[in-house]
Amino acid sequence: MSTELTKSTSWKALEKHYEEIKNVHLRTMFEKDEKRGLRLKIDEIGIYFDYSKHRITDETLDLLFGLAKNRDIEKRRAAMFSGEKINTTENRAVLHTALRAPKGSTILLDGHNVVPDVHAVLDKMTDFSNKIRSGEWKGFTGNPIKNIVNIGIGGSDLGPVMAYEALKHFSAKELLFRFVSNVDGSDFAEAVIDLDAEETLFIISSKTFITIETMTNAQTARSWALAKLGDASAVARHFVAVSTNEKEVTKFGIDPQNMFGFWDWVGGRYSMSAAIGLSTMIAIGSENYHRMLNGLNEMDEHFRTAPMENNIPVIIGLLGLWYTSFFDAQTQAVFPYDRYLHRFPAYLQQLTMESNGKHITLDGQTVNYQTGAIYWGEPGTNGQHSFYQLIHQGTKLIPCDFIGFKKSLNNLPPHQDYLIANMIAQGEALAFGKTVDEVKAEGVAESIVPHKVFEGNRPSSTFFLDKVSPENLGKLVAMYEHAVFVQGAIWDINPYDQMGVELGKVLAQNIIPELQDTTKAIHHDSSTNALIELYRK
Ligand code: G6Q
Repeated sequence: MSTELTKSTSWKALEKHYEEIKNVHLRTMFEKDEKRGLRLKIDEIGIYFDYSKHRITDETLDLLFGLAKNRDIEKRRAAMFSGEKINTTENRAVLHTALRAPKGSTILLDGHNVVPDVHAVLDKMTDFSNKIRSGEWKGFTGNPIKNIVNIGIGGSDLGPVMAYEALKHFSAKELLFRFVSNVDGSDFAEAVIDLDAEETLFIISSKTFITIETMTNAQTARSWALAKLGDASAVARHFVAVSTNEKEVTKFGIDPQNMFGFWDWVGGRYSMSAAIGLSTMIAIGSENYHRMLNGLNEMDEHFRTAPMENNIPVIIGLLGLWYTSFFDAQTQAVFPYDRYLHRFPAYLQQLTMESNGKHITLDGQTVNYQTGAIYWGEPGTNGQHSFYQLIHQGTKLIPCDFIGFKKSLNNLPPHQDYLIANMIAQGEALAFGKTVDEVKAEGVAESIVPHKVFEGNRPSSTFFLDKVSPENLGKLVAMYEHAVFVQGAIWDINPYDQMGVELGKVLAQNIIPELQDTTKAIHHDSSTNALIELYRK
C-alpha cells in the first residue's frame, strides 16, 4: 500500500482544510466576496475559464498548488516535454506535444530530433489529402474518390470521429465520411450500404495493425471492394494505412508508399494529432488542420510556461483531484453547449478514464486514495431535459464542465441566445439553488415545498470561447490532455499505459475458437461455460 501521498504534509493540510470548508455554501462564498466571479477566472489564449463556482477558497487553491509543487509537477512536466521515458511500464517517452511542435523546433529523443520526422509525415498527409480533395487521386477504375471510410477503434477512432463532427462546418461538402470501429458486422455493413466501391477510400487506422476489430473490418472491406473492383491490384488505389507497423501493413497488401507513420511515443488516445488525423485533414484541408495543430501547440505552450496560478490545465487537474480524492465525488460531467462538439464527451471519456483509471503507483504499490473520475456527458441543452434532474436534486456530487461559445457557426437568431442563456442558467442554479423561503414566496403549497427546494452548492466550471474553430478544438483537446497529466502526476500513477484495455484484447481470443469449434472442450467457470454452450446451440 502506498501511503506516501496521504502522509505528506500538503495532503494532510488539505484533509484538515476539507473538514473546515466541506459545508460552506457557495452562496456564502459569493456573499463574502463580491468580486469572486471576476477573481477566480483565467482569460488566456482565447479561453475564458470561470472557476469561481467551485467549493474552494483562496486557501484551498494555495494548498492545492502546494501539493502540486511538492509532487514535483514542474519537474515531471519538463520530463514529459523533453522526451524522458515517463511511461515507465512500457519504457516509452510521451511526446504527443511533439506532434504539433512548429517546424524548425528541436525535441530530442535518445539524441534524435523527432520534429523533422513529424513534419515529413505531415507533408506526406498534406500531399495525399490535397490529391483526394482535388480529385487528382483516382480509384482503380479512374473515378475520383468521393467517400472516405476510416476503419479503426479506440484511440484510432474516437479522435477522428470527434474531430470530424466538431469541424464539420469546415469539411469539404462533396466528400462523404464514415467511421467503422465495432467488430459487430453491422457497423461495417451500414457504413458502406450506399457506397460505390469505385469511389471509396478506406483508411485503415491502427497503431499496432493487429487489433482484431480493425483487422477484421479491414479484411471485410477488402473483400467488399474487390468483389466490385475484381482485381487485387485495386487495393493500392482504395486502401491506405495509418500505423507504426510497416511489416503488418505490407502483409495486408497495402503499399508502404501509402502508409502514414507515427511512433511508439504517441499513445492511441493521444494520437488525433498524429497521422491518425488523416481523415480529419482530408475533411477540412491541410490549412485548417494546421490551424488545429496550432491550437494544440498554443495550449501546450500555455501549460508548459504559465505560472501554476494562471495555468488552465493545472487548475482543472487540481479541481478534479479536489473533488475525487477529498469530496469522494465519483464522476465528472462535461456538457458542451454546441452541437458540433457532440462527440467530445465520448472522446474525453477515453482520454481521461483510460489514462487515470489506475490504482497502482509508479513503484508498483496500491493507492489508498481515489483516482480518476468517471467522465460522462452530452451536449446541452439536450441533457437538461433528462439527467440534469439528478445533478440538481440527487444525492450525488457531480462537478460539471460547461463549454460554450460566444458565436454560433450558423447564425440563426435567437438560437444562440437561448442556448447560451441555458448554459449560464444551469451553472447559476447548480451553485445557488433555491431556498425554502424563495420557494414559499412563490406561493407553493406547504407539502410541495421540500420537493421544490434546490440546495445548490453544486460546483461547475464554465469555459467560454469565441466560436468552434480548428484552433479552439485543438486548445480544448490539449487542455484536457494536460489536466490528465497533472492528476496522474499527483496520484503517482502512469496515465500512459492501458493494461486493462489490453486484457480485453487477449480474453476474446481465447473464446473465439471455442465458439467456432463446437466440439472443443471448454474449461471456464459455470457461468461462462453456459453462455458459450448457449451460443454454440
Ligand atoms: C488507446 C488505447 C486503445 C487503442 C485501440 C486501437 O490509448 O490503447 O484505445 O487505441 O485499442 O489500437 P490500435 O490503434 O493499435 O488498433
